[in-house]
Amino acid sequence: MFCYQCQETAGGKGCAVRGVCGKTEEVAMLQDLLIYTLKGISQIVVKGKVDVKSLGETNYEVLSSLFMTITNANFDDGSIEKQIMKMIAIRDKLRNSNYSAGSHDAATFTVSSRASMLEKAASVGVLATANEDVRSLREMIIYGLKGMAAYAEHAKNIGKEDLSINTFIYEALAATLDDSLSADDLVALTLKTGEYGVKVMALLDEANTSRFGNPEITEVNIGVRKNPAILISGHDLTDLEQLLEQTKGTGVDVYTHSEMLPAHYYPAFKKYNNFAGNYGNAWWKQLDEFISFHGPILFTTNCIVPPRSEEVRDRIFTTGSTGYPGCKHIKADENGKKDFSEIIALAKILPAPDEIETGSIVGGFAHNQVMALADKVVDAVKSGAIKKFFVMAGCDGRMKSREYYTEFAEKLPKDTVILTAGCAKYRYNKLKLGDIGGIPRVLDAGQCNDSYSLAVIALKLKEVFGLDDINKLPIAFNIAWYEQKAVIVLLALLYLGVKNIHLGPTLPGFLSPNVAKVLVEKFGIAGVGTVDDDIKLFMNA
Ligand code: FSO
Ligand code: SF4
Repeated sequence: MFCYQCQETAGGKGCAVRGVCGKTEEVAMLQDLLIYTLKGISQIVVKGKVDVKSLGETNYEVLSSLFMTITNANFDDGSIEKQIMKMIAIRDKLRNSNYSAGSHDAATFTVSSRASMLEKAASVGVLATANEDVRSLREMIIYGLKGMAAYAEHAKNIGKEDLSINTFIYEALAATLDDSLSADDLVALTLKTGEYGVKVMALLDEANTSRFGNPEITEVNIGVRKNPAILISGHDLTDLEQLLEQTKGTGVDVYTHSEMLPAHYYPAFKKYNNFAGNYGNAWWKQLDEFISFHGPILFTTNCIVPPRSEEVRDRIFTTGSTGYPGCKHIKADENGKKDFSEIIALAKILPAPDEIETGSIVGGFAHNQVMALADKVVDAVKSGAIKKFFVMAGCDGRMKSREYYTEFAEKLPKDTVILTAGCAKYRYNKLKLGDIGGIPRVLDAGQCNDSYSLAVIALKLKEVFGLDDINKLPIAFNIAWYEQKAVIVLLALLYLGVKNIHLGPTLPGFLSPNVAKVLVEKFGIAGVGTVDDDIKLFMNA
């Protein structure tokens, strides 16, 4: 195996034996083969000029397949194998019908058993591209597409889709098979990936807000009640909605974990009396937090950490693109309905959660809410009460070096405001950082996909201040990344023209020295240094 798609990749270079995330060699190889199959499908679609409108089921399965390969989403070899077979069947049908256009091996290879899949996978993974710069660009595009697919799938679950996004995914995947493309072509395609990243985040924002309302300032309880309870994690709000509907009146409470916290900010979920609060912190703390929670846990998306005990594993359920061997997977019926009764029944016979903290946190500062406060914000900037905004969106992770972000938040001058989204927030959202004239110093817009909100806020401020360039705003970008959704967020910001983004705690292992150089020269991308040096640098910029 070889995988270098996330920030925690072994030695900053690549996982070659077993993933730091816990992914086995077999799962990694099956995921490589799944991606390869998708490239084959894409070549057929592109070369055969297949009308993407006619590919309803295929479009969705391509999104799900990409999502299954995102870090910490699916560790279940059996379900990935099934997905490969499903996608090969879809591919062959496409190729054999009218579109005998795919000539690449990815469009034609056959496998008949697990052993033959693994044999094939060995020659089609990341290292199959020999030139390290081409490999770096191809992989960066694919990782961006994985993030894009995740967001597109969430939007589709709410009934919103934009086929230009699906069309782009086919084009870009097919392009990663094309040896005639130069490094410059691939750089251009990387930026185009960012363009579609903006589109998909806008689509998901529209889907979420049209269905669940605009996020609003909300105080979220972080303590516990006395009832038995279910913990829901991941990002899918339609799963949460169904769980809340099904637990209503059962005496079972529902708590959010990690990236599901921002669900509390949506008006639509406030009517559920059993929606009790948020339990715990970012994804990587689940090993301890799931023990003290006692009740069942539902994963709607990543990040899963392989559980240490059978006791916890038996309480974990997966749905959507997630999977873990030995955990029950709940599938949707043909109408998208999921039956969570088994989880609810299990919750009823398990103890209520232990309290691990008390109090509340405040969030809900997505674009609509911040714009409702625009006058206040603009006045504070004009009067000098707010000197600078720091976009610190992104992810959290296990590495000790991420303590940087807590220290950074603590040491920032008191006349600065942090704009955050994603699980990165857990590094500083429980600090008492105060407010500036009633504006909290940490404004949480929501999940990682809600980084879009932060971009909208920046663009609106640019307008309000009559500036011609987003980089002239008093906003600095110090972003923490971990997995591939952060890659699409980053590419989207680059597409929007944001310069001088600092990326940490380490730069991606998938950037070859030459590709890193392009990002530094063209976009001013930089890593992080010490907290004190970085704050000085940002404040003087
Ligand atoms: Fe975090 Fe995991 Fe949202 Fe990611 S829980 S790390 S970028 O899945 O998707 O921010
Ligand atoms: Fe390693 Fe990250 Fe890949 Fe897991 S997802 S195998 S930790 S690079």
